[in-house]
Amino acid sequence: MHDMNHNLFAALRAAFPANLDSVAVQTDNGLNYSWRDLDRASAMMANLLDGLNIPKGSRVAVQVEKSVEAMMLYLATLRAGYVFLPLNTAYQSAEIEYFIGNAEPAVVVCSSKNFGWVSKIAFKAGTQHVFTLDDDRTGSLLTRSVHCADQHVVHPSKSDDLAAILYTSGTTGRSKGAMLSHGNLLSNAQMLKDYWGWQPGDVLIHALPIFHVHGLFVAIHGALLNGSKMIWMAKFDPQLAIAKMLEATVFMGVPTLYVRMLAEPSLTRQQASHMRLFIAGSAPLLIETFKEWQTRTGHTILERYGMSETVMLTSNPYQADARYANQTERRGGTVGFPLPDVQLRVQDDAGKNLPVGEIGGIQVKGPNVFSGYWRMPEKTKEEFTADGFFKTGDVGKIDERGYVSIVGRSKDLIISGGYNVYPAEIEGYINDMAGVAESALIGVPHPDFGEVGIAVVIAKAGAQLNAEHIIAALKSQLANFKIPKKCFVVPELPRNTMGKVQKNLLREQYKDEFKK
Ligand code: MLC
Ligand code: AMP
Repeated sequence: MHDMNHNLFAALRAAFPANLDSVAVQTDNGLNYSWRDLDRASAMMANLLDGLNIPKGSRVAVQVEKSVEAMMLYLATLRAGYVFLPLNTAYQSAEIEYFIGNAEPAVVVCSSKNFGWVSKIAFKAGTQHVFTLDDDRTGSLLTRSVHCADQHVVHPSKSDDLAAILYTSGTTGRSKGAMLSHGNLLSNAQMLKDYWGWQPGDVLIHALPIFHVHGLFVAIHGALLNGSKMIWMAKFDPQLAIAKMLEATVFMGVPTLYVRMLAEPSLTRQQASHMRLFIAGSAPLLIETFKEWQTRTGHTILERYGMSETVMLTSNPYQADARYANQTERRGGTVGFPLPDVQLRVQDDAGKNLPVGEIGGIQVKGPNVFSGYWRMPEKTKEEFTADGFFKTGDVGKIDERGYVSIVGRSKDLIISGGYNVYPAEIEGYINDMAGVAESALIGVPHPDFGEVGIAVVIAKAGAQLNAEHIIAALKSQLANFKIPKKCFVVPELPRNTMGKVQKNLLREQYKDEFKK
């Protein structure tokens, strides 16, 4: 008897349609990729990786612009049994240096424009192979893969073999690499295929970046596991996304994408009439956006909740399946029900389970939950309870009907346009600047990004600080989305009796800075 291969790629490949010449991905620059193209190109790249003679489980770190070839590289990494490590294209050298130093990838793939500085960091950290990949189908990864065979036997993976590492920052300290296995990703993808009623003929508009859970896993696995075509947008463009709704059935986005589409007059009921399902997540969807979308398009957005460590956890219902027939309402302001194989509970700080309606820390368990943080056993231990639940750091409640809502976060985190910004990291950079005594980064409401960071800084005695200079200095060091949208130099910060800065007071004080 053969052992089953739990490699995620094997499951995705098995779902390809019988006609491999049909279109799998249609791009916004007019290219069509067939299912055969995905299979052959990922085989060639997998053979290239195999030919490097690096041990299975080696990390392949990738910081490239969004392209179909970048997705093929992800598939190749899975199928050959290596570990994919995607990196936000906005990261600058200090950020990349940390990730590469921590993950010790055997292979780094970067844009050719960044080859100089990225390869220097990589070689210094002991990486042997640095390739380039650009979004115009060029780069050494492709020129090398062309010489490789286009057939490749999928590496036999166990369910708990690592498939990907996603870096996610902590409230304190450095970023942690969440280790996700083939089993974590596949079980979640299969669950969502069922729960969201993926069906023959579905077409997904893929408008998100592919270095995070939402665009890389939820969207790509969703489409591939259903053998569904993707309409691929290298960069989100609200007008184009709306135009493409006539050819598509499923859309996934962070709330900012919905806000931007609502600002377009072309968004109408008629235009959205071919669509089956709009899904939102990664950040709170405002009830106004939820309602306005209903009025404008006649569709009720399905909001779901997840994170890097767990992939998807909860979802509002999609009622295609009779098993979920008693749960049909998509309730705005909630993230729906725990997915069928996810256990979710709310606990207080003392570790007591809280009853319906009471607010506390959200904890989860399930086949989708990661095994731990890369090379950080102590951190991992801190984030799990004795009985094996992962502490999400999100604060919420469960209502009498079972709907989960998120009311806040115990982790000091700002989610801006679906990207996470960790105040401690930004404050660290500001505090290191000459003349700075202390700083506080707070999140305030923003009409486009939902929430953005504002820096409030105090100077050392006798020092003169200039807010614009602080912003400019941060820009030269950090990814652009982490840069505070405003900076205020003030004489003092509000403190409690313990001397701790009261960020809630600052948030209140600056809450109207971006009011429409
Ligand atoms: C861009 N900018 C942002 C920003 N994105 N500022 C704050 N927050 C953001 N998210 C700033 C840039 O710094 C730049 O400023 C200016 O906006 C223009 O940059 P851009 O790159 O041209 O922006 P744009 O293309 O408009 O990007 C906006 C966006 C993008 C909403 C399309 O942020 C995006 O794709 N977000 C999705 C993130 C995502 O996929 N999250 C999923 C995480 S997974 P300047 O000053 O330099 O000009 C997860 C788990 C789960 O959370 O549950 O899904
Ligand atoms: P990340 O580290 O990027 O995976 O971000 C995960 C975090 O995003 C979660 O812990 C939540 O705080 C937040 N998040 C994801 N989906 C939602 C949602 N639908 N509503 C509110 N917050 C969300």
